[in-house]
Amino acid sequence: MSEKVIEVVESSGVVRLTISRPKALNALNSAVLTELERLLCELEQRNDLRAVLITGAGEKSFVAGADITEMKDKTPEEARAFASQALRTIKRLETLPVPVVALVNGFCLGGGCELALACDWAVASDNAVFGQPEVLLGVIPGFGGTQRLPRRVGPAMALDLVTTGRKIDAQEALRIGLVNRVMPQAELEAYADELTKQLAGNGPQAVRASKQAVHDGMEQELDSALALETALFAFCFAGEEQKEGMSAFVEKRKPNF
Ligand code: DAK
Repeated sequence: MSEKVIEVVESSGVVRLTISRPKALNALNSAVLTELERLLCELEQRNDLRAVLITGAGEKSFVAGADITEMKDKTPEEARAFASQALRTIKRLETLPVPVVALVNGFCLGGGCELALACDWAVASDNAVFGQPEVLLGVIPGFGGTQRLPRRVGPAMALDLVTTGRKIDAQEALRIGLVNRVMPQAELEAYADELTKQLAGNGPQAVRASKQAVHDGMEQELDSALALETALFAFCFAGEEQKEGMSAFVEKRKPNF
């Protein structure tokens, strides 16, 4: 039987994906990317999906990068095919219509950092280590890092990380805006449960519309982005969700979305 490289657990429409190659610190090989793309193709079709959490198995690593052992003998053509598979998969993760949260529980290097950058936001354990060390291997980030990192942390800090290959700890990642919060590793699981409940309890159409407004709006100049927000705001009034949310407030009860 083949190795199960991604574990899937679901609760109330929140799907948790755990990349599971702990002996290789969850490095991304072709098997992981193929399985991740297959799962994302399924998830993007689901109207009942509320959020996705992505993490790595074990307590040492989120994802320690692309699999160097698999990559080292690739020809330029094979490298291009590998990069395009990874880019396609990471784009699918980024454009899922629901929030995608990276639970960074350790090493988050190279392709792992690029995977986290494609998530809407990230929570790190206090032992997490971040970096784009590709220059130490004689390559550059190949999974979108040179483009998403400057958009997240600004070009100066992105160039610092990409050209030196230096590693940073969770506190520095927090300070530069690479992650949203840092917590003791022992509390990460409880936080994931709390987050699952929180995301599953909010109005699902409103959550999707929020993501669409931020993502699509960032691609546009301000006036058309504001027009997009207005259109999505009005759209929220077309369904039952807004009626339930506002009625619940007036009736002093919890909404049932
Ligand atoms: N790939 C494969 N195996 C890895 C790995 C990786 N990225 N990282 C760790 N491992 C394996 C180790 O080889 C070791 O395996 P065994 O020797 O036990 O069989 C096991 O995981 C445990 O690792 P260590 O013994 O090294 O553990 P330490 O705690 O001592 O060190 C470490 C942890 C994360 C600091 C260290 O393992 C490390 O530096 N790993 C490499 C991190 C890295 O450089 N990541 C970036 C990879 S490059 C492209 C262009 C570029 C790219 C891709 C495509 N195209 C244009 C096509 C590049 C992408 C990258 O991500």
